[in-house]
Amino acid sequence: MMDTSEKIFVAGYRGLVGSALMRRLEREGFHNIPKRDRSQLDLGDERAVQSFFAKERPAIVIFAAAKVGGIKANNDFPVEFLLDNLRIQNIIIHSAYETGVRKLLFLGSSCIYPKLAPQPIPETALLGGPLEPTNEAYAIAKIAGIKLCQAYAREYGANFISAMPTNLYGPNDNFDLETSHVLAALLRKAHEAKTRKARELAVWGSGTPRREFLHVDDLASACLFLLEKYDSPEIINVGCGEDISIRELAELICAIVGFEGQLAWDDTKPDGTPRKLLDVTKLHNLGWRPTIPLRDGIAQTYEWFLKNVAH
Ligand code: GFB
Repeated sequence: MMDTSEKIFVAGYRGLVGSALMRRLEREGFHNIPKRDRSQLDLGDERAVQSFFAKERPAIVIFAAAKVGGIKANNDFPVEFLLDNLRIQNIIIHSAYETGVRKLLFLGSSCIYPKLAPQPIPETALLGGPLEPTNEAYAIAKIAGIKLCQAYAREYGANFISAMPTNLYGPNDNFDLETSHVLAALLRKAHEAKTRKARELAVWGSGTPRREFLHVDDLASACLFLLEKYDSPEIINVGCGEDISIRELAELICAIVGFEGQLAWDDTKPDGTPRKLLDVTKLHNLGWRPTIPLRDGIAQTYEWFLKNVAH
C-alpha cells in the first residue's frame, strides 16, 4: 500500500481528471497534496514550476494538466494544442526529475494511436501508422510526453510511467458546445432541447463512429492502482473494453435526459477516427476492472450538470 502521508502533486487538479483524482486521494486518506490554482502557479512558466518543485519536493506526481478539447477544438487550434501541451509537460517532467520525484504518472490519450489501428487497439500499435488528422497536434504532443518519460527512465533510471485513457466523462467535464467532447455536448444539447420543447437535436457527423467511454472516477481508481502496482516505462491502456456508436450514445443520452424528439445529423462536422476501442488486456491481467456502467455514469453526470451548470 502507498503511504498516505507521501506528498502527491496533481498537476491540473481542477480539471475533469485532476478533480476526480483529488476526490479519490482524499477518500483514501492522502492529506499531503499541495494545491496551486492557475493564478498561483502557471504550469507554462518554467522558473515558477522549478521553484515550486524545489520548495515542495513532492514524492509523487500525477500529470493531469493539459490543453484538451473535442474534435472541433482540436481541429481548429492545432498550434495551441501542440505548443501548450509540449510546454507544460516538458517543464513538469523535467522539474520532477531534477527534484528526485519517486514516481511520475503521465496521462496520455487514446488518440496517440494510428487512425486505422487494429481494434481493439493494443499498446504495441503506437507509431504503426498515420494519425487521425483532426487531433494530430494533440496526439504528437502526447507521444512526445510518453517518449520523454521513457527517455528519463532509460537514461536516468527514473520511475516515470505513462497510462493511455480512453474517452472520459464525468463531473467537472467541459459543457461548452464549441470545445467539449461528445458526451458532455450531447447531455447539454438534449437537456436544452427538452427544456425548449424542441423537435430536433443536432448531432455532428454521421453517427457511425464508435467510441469507448470511461467514467473519470474509474480512471482515478486505475491511476492509484498503477501508482501502486506498475513500474514499467511501457505505456498501458485504461478503458472499459466496450464501445458504442455515436448514434447509440445519442439515443441513450436522450433516454436518460427524457428528450423525445428526433436526431438531426449535421454532416458538415467531422466524424474523426472511425473507431477507437482500447485493448485493455494488460491492465485486466494486472487485476484492475472498472465499476461504473455507462448508463449509471451518464445519469450521475447529468445530475451533476443539473446542479452545477444548468441551474
Ligand atoms: O468526443 P469528440 O469530440 O472527439 O467526438 P473524438 C466524438 C464523435 O462524436 C465524433 C461526434 O464523431 C463527433 O463528430 N459528435 C456528435 C460530437 N455530436 C457531437 C457534438 O455535439 N460535439 C462533439 N464534440 N462531438 C477527441 C480528440 O476525438 O478525443 C482528442 O479530438 C481526445 O484529441 C479525445 O483524444 C479523447 O473522440 O473524435
